[in-house]
Amino acid sequence: MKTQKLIAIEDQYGAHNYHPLDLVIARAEGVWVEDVEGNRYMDFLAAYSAVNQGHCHPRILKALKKQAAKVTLTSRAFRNDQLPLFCQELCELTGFPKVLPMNSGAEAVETALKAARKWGEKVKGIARDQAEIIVCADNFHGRTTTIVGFSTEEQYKDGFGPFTPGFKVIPYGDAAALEAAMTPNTAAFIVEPIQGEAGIKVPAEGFLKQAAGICKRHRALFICDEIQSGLGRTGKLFAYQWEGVQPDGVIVGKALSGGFYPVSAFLSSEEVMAVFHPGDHGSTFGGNPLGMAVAREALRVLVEEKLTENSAKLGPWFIEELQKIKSPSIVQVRGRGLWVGIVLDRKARPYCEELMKEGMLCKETHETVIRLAPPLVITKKELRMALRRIEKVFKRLDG
Ligand code: IF1
Repeated sequence: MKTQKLIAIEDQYGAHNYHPLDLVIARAEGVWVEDVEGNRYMDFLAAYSAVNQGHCHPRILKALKKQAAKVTLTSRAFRNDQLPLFCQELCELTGFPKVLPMNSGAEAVETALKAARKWGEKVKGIARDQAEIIVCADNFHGRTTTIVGFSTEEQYKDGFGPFTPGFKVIPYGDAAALEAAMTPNTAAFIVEPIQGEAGIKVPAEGFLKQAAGICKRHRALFICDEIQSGLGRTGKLFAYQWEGVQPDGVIVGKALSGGFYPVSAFLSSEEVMAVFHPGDHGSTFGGNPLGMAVAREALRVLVEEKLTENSAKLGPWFIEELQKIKSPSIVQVRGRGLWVGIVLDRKARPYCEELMKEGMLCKETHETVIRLAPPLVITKKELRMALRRIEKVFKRLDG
């Protein structure tokens, strides 16, 4: 079936909660995707960093097929033989002693919020229902009613209230505001070490270190949402490592399964995870053997193919090359590793549409930022190809 026909069907039967670029992808491999007409594009969104390992990675595909033929779901009423090894391998890789697996990113964020609140009550001694959690302006942590309740983006909240109380918002990167927001009832500060949706915003150097120190002094948990920034994207396993801090909890998702299957997790200290007792929290699919087998292989691919190292090596070069592009519309090129925002003084959507015509897929964010986040398997040669396409589009739209 052709593009226009498929779009018409989706428009007729599907909810209109997205405004996608009008190409219909039918297959993909590595950095490349192909639409139903056979046109090929380089994927510079990588499903918002969920396919860091590249599309349809053959090793992860094999693990998925093998596990799918054995057992896919047991529920947590019974044990399965993949969950223990997933827990061990993810903990050993990340240095956290404990993990709780979920499915979507938002569910893992909810898990962190529940852990923080319960830790606040049961360990820190905050009075019942009084725990406060501090978050940042322009955050993106998912779309549940609780999470959108502490979003500062009006559209994400409009019509969805009433919202969960107990959240305080500070400006991103503002250590003094964090200090001022702390009270004896503060259970946690939850932050994206680099804000993705906000436009690849890297906080001022030292902010994460200061934040970790402030949390420690006020005995509040320092929790990083690494769903998008983690697992190699910024050139380190986790973006918080750029400042050498050790959070009390970390939330991972997206690339944890290399894009094959929703797998997310909350990682924490023994003390924090100990607040969960049987029956406190869970999910039907969380920790299922298919997801666990896929995630185990996705992590092995990340490590063995040195994808974090590739991001560290090629990212700074790519950003430098982008900064050489002369265009009156470019305000700034910023980012870390292979995670880049080109900030414009005008709407970014037309640039994304032109880039698509040049065979390159990316997505604008916050109206004026073109965000680039290719799969981490990308080569220097492919990045050169992308640079030529980007230059061409800027020349065309500027001229
Ligand atoms: C969509 C944005 C990116 C995330 C962080 C939690 C979640 C996400 C840091 C929730 C998810 C996605 C969701 C996706 C678009 C995308 C996004 F533009 F909306 F903000 F990446 F920048 N924490 N981000 O980035 O994870 O429940 O979706 O698995 O269409 O909503 P999820």
